[in-house]
Amino acid sequence: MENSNINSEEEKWWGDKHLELINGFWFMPFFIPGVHRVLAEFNPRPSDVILSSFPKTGTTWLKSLLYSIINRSSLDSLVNNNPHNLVPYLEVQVYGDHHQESSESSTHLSSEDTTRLFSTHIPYQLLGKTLESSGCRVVYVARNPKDTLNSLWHFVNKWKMGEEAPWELEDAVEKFLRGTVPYGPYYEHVFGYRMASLKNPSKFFFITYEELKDDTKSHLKRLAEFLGCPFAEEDDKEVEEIVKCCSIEVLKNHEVNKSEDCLDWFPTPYNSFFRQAKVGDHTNYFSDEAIKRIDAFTEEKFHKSGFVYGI
Ligand code: PAP
Repeated sequence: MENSNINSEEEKWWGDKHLELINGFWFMPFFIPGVHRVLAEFNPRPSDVILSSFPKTGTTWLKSLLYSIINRSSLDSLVNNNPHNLVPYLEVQVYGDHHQESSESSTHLSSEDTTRLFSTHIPYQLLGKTLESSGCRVVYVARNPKDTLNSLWHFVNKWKMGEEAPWELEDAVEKFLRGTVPYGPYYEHVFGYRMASLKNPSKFFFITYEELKDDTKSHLKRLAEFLGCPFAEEDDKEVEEIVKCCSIEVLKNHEVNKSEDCLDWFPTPYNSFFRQAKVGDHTNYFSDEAIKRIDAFTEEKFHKSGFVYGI
């Protein structure tokens, strides 16, 4: 297991919120006890599937897709449950303070199902050894940095945490490039899982939001193969049905996902997980100067290391 000792450092994030550093990554204090418990206690089974991601890169979508691939014929579950309640976050719903004593967390952990499906935003640099040592399968979804930040900025401004002033976009760009956003730095987060997938492709599946948008059906089939439950040729209708049921157009219209109620583990409404879901939506909000700055940073961080992505 990783050493989860803190080299404790704090930094202001936005409004009255601050972030704390654990081994090079920034966390909201609220999540830190859960992160430590995951690092100390989580023992994945070889049959487990872990969806990992940086926040706002397509987690909700992948949760619905992976849940549907693994559970087949359970598409009704998506009508009645927000995907975040079908695939729990390890550091929040399973090991977090909020559910520590609840039967829900122990149910998730003791489930006798052959495949347990969890999600996490914990970076590979902290969780990698745990994942590698167990032989479990990991799916990582990445999204281009500008749309990721755009989505994060909109999402944060929907939080219901009092009357504070909005998070200004200029500050959001600044903090994103500095790495001081939850689970940041973004670039190192993506890079860690990408390297793991290059080294160990049979256990780490790396996909981008843009690829998935471009051809959801083909990638859904690839995901099913990776998970060891491929679709047969005659299952084509079922594949198409899953793609449709997991599309934002369908998901966002279910009562449970239209709700203004907040999750029971975080003060954000259910409907805040479904917004535009467009590739390139940042161009509607970001100045040319902000785009140039982020692109130059992406060039430095990704392209110069051989990962031509994100511009
Ligand atoms: P999380 O990390 O808080 O769980 P996450 O689901 O990763 O958030 O990201 C939310 C983004 O995925 C939103 O993008 P946007 O702000 O640019 O619109 C959201 O709209 C998008 N999204 C949610 N559900 C789907 C879906 N079914 N298909 C495609 N994109 C989706």
